[in-house]
Amino acid sequence: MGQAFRKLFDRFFGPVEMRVVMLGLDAAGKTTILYKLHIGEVLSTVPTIGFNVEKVQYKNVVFTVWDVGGQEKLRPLWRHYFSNTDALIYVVDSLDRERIGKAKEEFQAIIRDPFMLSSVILVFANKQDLVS
Ligand SMILES: Nc1nc2c(ncn2[C@@H]2O[C@H](COP(=O)(O)OP(=O)(O)O)[C@@H](O)[C@H]2O)c(=O)[nH]1
Ligand SMILES: [Mg+2]
Repeated sequence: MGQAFRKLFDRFFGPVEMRVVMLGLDAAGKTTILYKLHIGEVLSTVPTIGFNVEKVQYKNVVFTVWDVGGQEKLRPLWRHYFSNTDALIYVVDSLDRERIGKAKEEFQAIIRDPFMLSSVILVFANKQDLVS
């Protein structure tokens, strides 16, 4: 029954694309996580606007990754990437106590964006191996 349903579902909807954005301050560990997932080649793009975006596609899931913080002027461009976002992974460097306030501020700015309203959110406290 399950199998038959799945076949029917696939026939009608095909592989539904899922869009995941991974964000965090620089050096939080986003690029490292992306590589550790071993899900495919990381494509880096540095458009003229100075917005460094990494992109990986694994089956029907598209991951886009970029640094936030200190780029207020670039914020309006987020929208372009946030539309149709299914999930947000927000990476925090657990050791970076100095910038934890900044990390929070940026996180709040992101989730306030109307395009993020229906997105699932995961906050990932990274570098736990260094926390004593
Ligand atoms: N100890 C430790 N170092 C990490 C971890 N994740 C990332 N790093 C290091 O943190 C630095 C910044 O990582 P990177 O992936 O470039 O951060 P990004 O700017 O968010 O993409 C690098 O030197 C990584 O090797 C972790 O879980 N533990
Ligand atoms: Mg990076």
